[in-house]
This record gives sequence, structure tokens and C-alpha cells, in this order.
Amino acid sequence: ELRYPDRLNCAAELLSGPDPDRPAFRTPAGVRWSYRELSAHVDRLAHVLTGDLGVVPGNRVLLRGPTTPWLVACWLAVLKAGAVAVTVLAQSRPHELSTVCAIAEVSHALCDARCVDDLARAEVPGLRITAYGGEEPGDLLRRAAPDTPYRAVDTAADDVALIAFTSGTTGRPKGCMHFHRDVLAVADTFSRHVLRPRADDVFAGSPPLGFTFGLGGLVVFPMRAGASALLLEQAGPRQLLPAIAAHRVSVLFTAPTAYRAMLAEADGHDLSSLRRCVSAGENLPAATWHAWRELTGLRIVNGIGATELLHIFVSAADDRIRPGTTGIPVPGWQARVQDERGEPVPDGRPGLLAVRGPVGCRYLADPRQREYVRGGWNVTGDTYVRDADGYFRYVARADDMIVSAGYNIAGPEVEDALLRHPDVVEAAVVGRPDEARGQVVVAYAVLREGAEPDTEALRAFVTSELVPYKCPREIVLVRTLPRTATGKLQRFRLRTDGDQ
Ligand code: 3SK
Repeated sequence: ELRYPDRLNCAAELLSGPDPDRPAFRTPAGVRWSYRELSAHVDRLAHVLTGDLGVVPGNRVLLRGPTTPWLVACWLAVLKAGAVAVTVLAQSRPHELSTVCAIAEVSHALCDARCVDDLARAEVPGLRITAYGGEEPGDLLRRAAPDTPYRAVDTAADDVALIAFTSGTTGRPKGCMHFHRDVLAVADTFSRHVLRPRADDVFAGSPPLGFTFGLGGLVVFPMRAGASALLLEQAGPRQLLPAIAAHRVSVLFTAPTAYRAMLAEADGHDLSSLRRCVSAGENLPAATWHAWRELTGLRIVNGIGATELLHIFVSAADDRIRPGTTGIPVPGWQARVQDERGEPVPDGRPGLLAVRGPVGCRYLADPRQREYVRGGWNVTGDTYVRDADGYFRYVARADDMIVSAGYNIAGPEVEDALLRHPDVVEAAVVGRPDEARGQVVVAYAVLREGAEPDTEALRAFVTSELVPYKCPREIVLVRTLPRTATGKLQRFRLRTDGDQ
């Protein structure tokens, strides 16, 4: 069981652990901060926040910008000052920003100067916006007091540190409150037991810091291990591949789509520095896992997490990894498969994934809390099967199950079949309303560059892979699939918009 002191400031804790002379954060543009330099910047920012800007403990401070060391320093300063960090994606639009600020009652914002206009346009009443300069601290630090250490506010372990927003794949955003102890708990469960990072590791990856997958993987986990992270503002496969070699990246965090894109472009890139590769955010098909193993010799650490629970709670390490499954409960977490009434279902049968552990879902003023937390279990909205060995296998999002002529069809299973075709790089499968059958299966596929657009051949391939009732009635070739800014497939847009 995890035990933390009653009084705990997670930012102070993360900053006080590592050797101050070890590298902390770096960028491809040449920024190199040691932990000592990071601490000095955080302390100066915390002085400005609580001095000039008038932030007091408990104030909610919006943080918005591309992935830079200054964004990390701002995040740590807000927490060290006892305020609450409200993290959003840099690409959030004015309407989204005003919604989030209203829900979280945000009073202050620290925003990268390069995207401050959108925030100003959001017209949030009373919001005090301060720009920082991206690569440089800009105005924010020019106001800073001399380099005197800042004494961290003596927060309680269960004071709110962070509000992270999730919209799922649709709907009004929900703010998830996380405590100071939660931030450490995700490092002390998934990272400590599954990832097992070392102080000489270099972390990098694609998820932005406004997504808790990125915040954990690129800030909290490296800091908790005294390791360093390479922060990339642009972190598509084209930037990641050369960056891995140039910075000897050893721990990679990204999503299945990016693994597939890297597989397609890996030729000529040196990936020999990698020792851990983590995938989450979407189901990882076995075909992608095997192809990555073939290329790098590494087993991808698959996992499922949720913004509601901050990070990953089902996964597996090393020899325990079984491709095609998500894994087993991370030490410190419990997981089971249950029915709509909350009764556990037998192994081998599909049901709803329910988990409990050191972090729980706490929506900010949202009646959907009672849908997510049922009988002490967090019900994630994913359909899973647990096998006789206790491994959890993803079936579909509960709301993505297709019911056609009385058959339950999991879209991801059909997507996996399509992805086994050498010409298919992305696939999404949805149910389309149909008078006779209730729904019919429709597949959207993105082909690799130069591939012959032959839907009949694709259909024949899928028919050779799946029983007929699961085979798509129609296969639509598209150039891209609709995704959220964090890379999650938006199947609902395919259901409503049809062709892209
Ligand atoms: O989507 C996920 O699987 C995830 C993983 C880690 C942290 C947060 C999320 C939403």
C-alpha cells in the first residue's frame, strides 16, 4: 500500500529528490536544464505568481502552451505555490477555453505568448492572463524577485493539485480533480513497477502536457526517477524518429498510431538507444506490437489509463507482456469486468472494465460522477474480457459496440483485421443505422502511400480473417481519420459525418 505524509506538496517532492546536478529537461533547440536550474526557475516563477500576480493557495491557474521546459516550470511553480494547475492543450479553441475556465473557475492563466491571442479572445470574465515566451521566460521572469529560494506551500496530501479535462470522444468537458498524493501515486505504481526507470534514462514522446498521459510520461515519471526528458514542441513521427537517435532517448511514450507511422518511416533511423516503449490512448493491435518487436527487438508496454484516474492502471512489464492484451492490474490497482448492475462477469465474457486504486475519479461539479463511480469502482466505459490467466483484453469502447442482426461486433476487432493487410495504415470501423439489421458494419481505411485503392481486395482479405457477420458491408478509403488533439479516434464523427 502507498503511504504518503498528511502534509505533502508534490512539486516540492519531485524537485527535492533528484541530484541537482543531473540533467532534467532539454529541447532540440539546445535548452539544457539541470535539476538545480529547474528549481531556480520554479522558485522565481512561484515568487512572481504569489507576489505580482496575487495568486493564493487554492486559486485555479490555467496553463497553456506547447511542450516546453517553461511550461513544466510554470506547472511546478503553480503547485509549489499551493495553487491548482488547470492543464489544457495548446490547440484548444476560444470556445473550449471559455468552457474550461468557467467549469474550473479559473482566476489566472499562464500562456505561451505564441498562443495567447486565442485565450484573450475567449473573453473569460476576470481572467488575469500572463504570457510567457515559449523558449524564453519573457515578461514573466523579468518581473521576478532575486534568486531567493521559495518555500513550498504546506499543502495537504489530499489538497487538489491539478484539474485535468476530458471530453472523452464527445460531449461537454469534465474536469477531473487530482490531489498532490495522486501525482506521486501514478509514478509509484505504473512507473515504478512496470517502467522501472533509471536516473540515466532520457524520456521523450508525443502526448502533450495538457493530456495526463504526457504529463506523467514526460514530467512526473522522469522527475520521480531523477531522470531527464527531451521536450518536443512538434512530436509527430517525423520529429520523433531523428530525435530518438540524436538525444539517445531510452523511454518512449506514444500512441499506436504513431508506432505505425514510425514503422512506415523507420528506415535509416537509429533506434538502438530505446529500452522501454509505452503505448496508451488507444487499443494496441497485436500486429503493431509484433511489427515493432521485429524492427527494434523491444516489447511495447501496452497500457490503459484514463484522465479520471490520472494515468495507467492496467499494463504488464517485460516477460509478462502478452501481445494483443492490455495486461494485468498494475501493482496497487485492482481491476475486474462487471455487468451493467455492477456484478462481476465470469472470465472469458465481455463486460465493463472497473478499477480501483490509489487515484479515484472526482469530477468537478458534474452529475456524470455517478455514472463513472459505481459501488466504489471506477467504471471506465471500455468493454473488456478477462482471460483465465487474469489478462485483460480490450474489446471496444462500450458505446462503440456494433449490434447487427443480433450479433455484437467489436469495431476494434474488425480494425485489427484490416490493419493486418500490408496496405492499410489506419482503420476505423463503425455501425451505420440500417432498417433491416439495426446496424451494419462500415469500415474506413487509410492506405499506405502508393498502394492500389482496391476495396474488393480488402474486403476479400477481411473475409478471410473474420466470420462473415463481422465483415464490413462497405469499405470507404479516406486520406485521414478524425482524431482528437490527443490522437484518439473520433468514431462518432464517422457515424455522423460519413465520408471525410
Ligand atoms: O487514454 C489512456 O489510455 C490514458 C493513458 C494514460 C493517461 C491518461 C490516459 C487518458
